[in-house]
Amino acid sequence: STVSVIGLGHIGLPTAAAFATNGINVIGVDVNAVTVDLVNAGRVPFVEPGLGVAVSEAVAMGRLRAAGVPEAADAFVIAVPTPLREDRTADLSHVRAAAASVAGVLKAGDLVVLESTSPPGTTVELSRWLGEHRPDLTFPHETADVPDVRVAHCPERVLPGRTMIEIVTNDRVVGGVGVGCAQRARELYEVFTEGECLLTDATTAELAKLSENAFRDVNIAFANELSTICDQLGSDAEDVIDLANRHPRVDILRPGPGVGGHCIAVDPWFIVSSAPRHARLIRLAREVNDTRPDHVLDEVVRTAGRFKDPVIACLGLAFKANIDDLRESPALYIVTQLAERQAGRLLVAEPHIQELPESLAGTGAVELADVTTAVRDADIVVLLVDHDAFRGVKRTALRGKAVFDTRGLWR
Ligand code: SAJ
Repeated sequence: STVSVIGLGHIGLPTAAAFATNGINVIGVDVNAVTVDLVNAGRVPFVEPGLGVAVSEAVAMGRLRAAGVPEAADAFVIAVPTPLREDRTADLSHVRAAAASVAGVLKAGDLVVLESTSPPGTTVELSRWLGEHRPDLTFPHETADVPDVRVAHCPERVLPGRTMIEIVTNDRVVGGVGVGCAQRARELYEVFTEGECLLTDATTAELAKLSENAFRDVNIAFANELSTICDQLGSDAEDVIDLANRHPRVDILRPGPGVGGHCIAVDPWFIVSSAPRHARLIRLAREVNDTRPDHVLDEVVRTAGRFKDPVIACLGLAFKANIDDLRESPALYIVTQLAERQAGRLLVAEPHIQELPESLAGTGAVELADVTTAVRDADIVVLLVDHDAFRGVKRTALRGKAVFDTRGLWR
């Protein structure tokens, strides 16, 4: 049988590779011609451990091929972005567009799975969208029998940096829209999943996925709020957390300069926008984490005021440790704000990138430096990301400088 994966991004491409290296013929579809050409050449458009090898093997074996538009297949896995709009609701335009393009090649017996993280009700909506394009077929939202086309939600839940491992080992939540849908989707995912596939309805699956990330966001917000409180009371938050965590039922997460990435900082809003009156804690946690970078920024600016022409070194731009992903990064936000508000030299060390992003390079106020030089030249050192590469900074090199270790890496 043939599986088509729509969207060859951080989730779609690993998923395509996972099917292909397990003997399935896969057609990967992407609107980006560069991505299509790269994949067909056996290469990958972004860094993820183990992905490059899997893709080049799959293409070499003739199991994986990329195309610009969908072709007939037996199952379609939609893994397109569902970004947050300005008004903090989900932008489902890519899912809608994927539905429109897939609808044209659907036939009776096919399965359509939505993997993109989506607000509750989206997969049922997807079934409706498909139905509007194909009145000649039955869809699960409209029939109590087994539909011609089955529709399910199987949310991705892999951790970037560990995608190729977790895609195989994690349990999967598989939610069907109607009769036979979840079962059919489970058969598909069992091809490469070693974890358990847990069956439910599509809306429950959507909520389960969103709850996972909201849970993490709330817990990080707790740590961040605690850290602000400790700063005000003159205690070391890391010490407080270490000690509290010696309790057998307490496990506080780590404070940081804010929550980045395109998942945890986004997904909780999908719950809030679906139930605005009741999602009080979830909204507040988002606000606590969103204002966290400004708290760090204020502290740095206040300290800089004590120096004449201070040199500031910021270590890290990525949204978390040991990756090159700058999306929604609180570190990038802090550096950008410093570049605007702070006169004097601003050095940035980010070992995972070769050049500064446009938004920073354009200011002309920021210099990319190696970590040793940045620390050596600085009056103020701001550690923003807990990259392993920063672990080895010598404590003697920090002596006499104002140090903000927002990740507790140098304790
Ligand atoms: N962070 C802290 N303190 C902590 C832990 C994390 O400040 O103690 C920060 C990180 O530095 C980062 C942000 O939170 O800025 C998010 O990082 P993360 O490692 O917690 O999560 P993501 O966004 O890389 O991936 C999450 C994962 N979800 C959960 O762990 C519940 C992953 O499994 C999901 O698949 C992914 O979101 C997704 O795509 O939804």
